[in-house]
Amino acid sequence: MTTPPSDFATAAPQPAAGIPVPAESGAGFDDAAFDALVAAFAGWSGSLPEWPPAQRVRGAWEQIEPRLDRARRELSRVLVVGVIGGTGTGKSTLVNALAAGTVTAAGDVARPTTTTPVVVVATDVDCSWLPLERMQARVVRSDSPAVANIVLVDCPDPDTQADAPEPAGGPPRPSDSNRNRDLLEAVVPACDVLLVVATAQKYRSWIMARELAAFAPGRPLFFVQTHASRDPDIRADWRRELEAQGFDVPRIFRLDAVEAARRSAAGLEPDEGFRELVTAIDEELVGRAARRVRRTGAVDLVDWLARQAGRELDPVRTAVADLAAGVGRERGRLETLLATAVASRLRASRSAWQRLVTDELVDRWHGGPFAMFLHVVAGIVGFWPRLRSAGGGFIGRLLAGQQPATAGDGTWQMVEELGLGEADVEQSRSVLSGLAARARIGPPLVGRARLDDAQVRSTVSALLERTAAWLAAGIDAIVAGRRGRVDSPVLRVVCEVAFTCLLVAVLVRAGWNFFFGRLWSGRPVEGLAFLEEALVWVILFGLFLRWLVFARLRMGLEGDIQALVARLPKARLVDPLLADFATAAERADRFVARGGELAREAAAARAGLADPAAGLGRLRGAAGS
Ligand SMILES: Nc1nc2c(ncn2[C@@H]2O[C@H](COP(=O)(O)OP(=O)(O)O)[C@@H](O)[C@H]2O)c(=O)[nH]1
Ligand SMILES: [Mg+2]
Repeated sequence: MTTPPSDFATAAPQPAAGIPVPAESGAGFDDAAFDALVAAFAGWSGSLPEWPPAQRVRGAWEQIEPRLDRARRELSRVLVVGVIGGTGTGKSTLVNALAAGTVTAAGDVARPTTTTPVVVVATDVDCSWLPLERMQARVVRSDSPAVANIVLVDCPDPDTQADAPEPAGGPPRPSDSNRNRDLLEAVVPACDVLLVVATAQKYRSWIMARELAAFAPGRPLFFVQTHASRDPDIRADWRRELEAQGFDVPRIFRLDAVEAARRSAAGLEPDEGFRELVTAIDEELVGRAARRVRRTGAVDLVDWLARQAGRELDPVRTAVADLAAGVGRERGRLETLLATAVASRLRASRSAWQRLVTDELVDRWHGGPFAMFLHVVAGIVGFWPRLRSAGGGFIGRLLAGQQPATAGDGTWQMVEELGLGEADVEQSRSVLSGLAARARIGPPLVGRARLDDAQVRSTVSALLERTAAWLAAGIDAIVAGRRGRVDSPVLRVVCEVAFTCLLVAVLVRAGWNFFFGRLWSGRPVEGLAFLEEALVWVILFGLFLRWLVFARLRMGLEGDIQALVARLPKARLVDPLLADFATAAERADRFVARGGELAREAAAARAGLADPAAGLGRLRGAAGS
């Protein structure tokens, strides 16, 4: 799209208006990529319908979607050029001059004249595709070469319609004055390009600034100062004004439409300003250029949407990040409560631990006097029900190898043992509710701070299930590790040897007594008393050995518990309590991030377009505004 205008004019005979123009070759613009970008915007804008900022983005998307769709379908038809400007700036006069005849009523300076939009179409052009009914427009045919390949629309004045009949029974209401604006809003959507007319008196009018801001997105612009024979040249100042409003203004035309009409009627050559405008229309809006203009418009429109979305999302960007950070913080707080409670419960259940580790150890320890001793002790302890009780409760049951109750009727009481009370959870949730509100996130994206009964049931059950599964696995791992340390053959041999030594010592002592004391020295046999004493020693020594073994089991248990609890955050146990906030923060964050990505893509697509033709202005892209 770098074809300079002069080349363009000689490149091919101008196609008749309304006849499809052959596709541009080597345009350097990737239509498929642009369509994909448009589809991505469509998907993205509707991806978080529960979030008000995203809803507004969706609203903006719905505004531009029909235009994008039309631009795609009607890439080749002639361009519709809407002439807009303040009342009395000379729109109708300019349209008449371009149409080389009186096609629309021009009025006096002050009052709006054009109430019905006039659409000027070349005689041979089919204009059935124009939404004339919606535009409430009148079609006028013209043979003027200036409008041979475009459709020109004399748009309604935006100002108050002063000569509208006074409404019966009262002073004018504000809504009366809106009729023209409504009319304008019905007409401009059909326009691809806007020709903005201003005079030295009206170029600073805020009404025009407002109309322009509303209609300019996606519509390339011509700027024209009229009344050239009467007024000073305001172009430099007007350009500054427009640039301040965010427009690129490569060129402003300056002409006198009355003079142009006069010269045309007299068969004279048009003067310079008017000729320049006619040439620019021909070179920049017709044929291949029309395609380019329409494409530029579509890309600008998408870029406009991206910036519009940025405007919606910028104010909540930090709030969304704060919410995500807040979820992390509150999750950490609840996890600390849970970890503290779990650790102290685990520590308090020392005997349960020990039994868990030793029961199986003892079962597997066979073939030796000490093994026999251990079995006997285990048998005796087994008869003692109080020692077998694991103390009940959630963790007690887990340590006893039982499945704690998790499903069904979850209540806050069930998690109190885990250090999480209703008040703690509610505190976290109300902190997050506040952060969410600042990010404009509310129901149904997130629930209330206080969970209702059904929510308590489901979240508490989920929490208990997760905790039970995680703790059971953790306890199993600890037990396996502990057992591995004690279950070594060396330790067994040492214990068996030590125990056997004592037994042997007792037997040797008994033998000594009997053979040396009785037979040799003739002392009386010590008898049962000695055996009782020996048994006590054996038992005590056995218990001492057992204690040593179990102490070795216990040694490092504290460290194991600490390590287990330190891994608690990774298990994401408390997530169900704050899941709605976490999900909402993540979705909003993703929406914002994706919007940024798409905005960059849109800006790149815009940058990838060659500059619009020399005379056409446009609303500036993201970089400039
Ligand atoms: N001298 C001069 N008068 C103009 C020019 N354009 C419009 N007028 C006059 O300004 C008045 C309002 O013009 P009109 O076309 O009705 O303005 P509109 O309300 O924008 O359509 C008419 O009296 C025109 O004759 C111009 O370029 N030069
Ligand atoms: Mg008019």
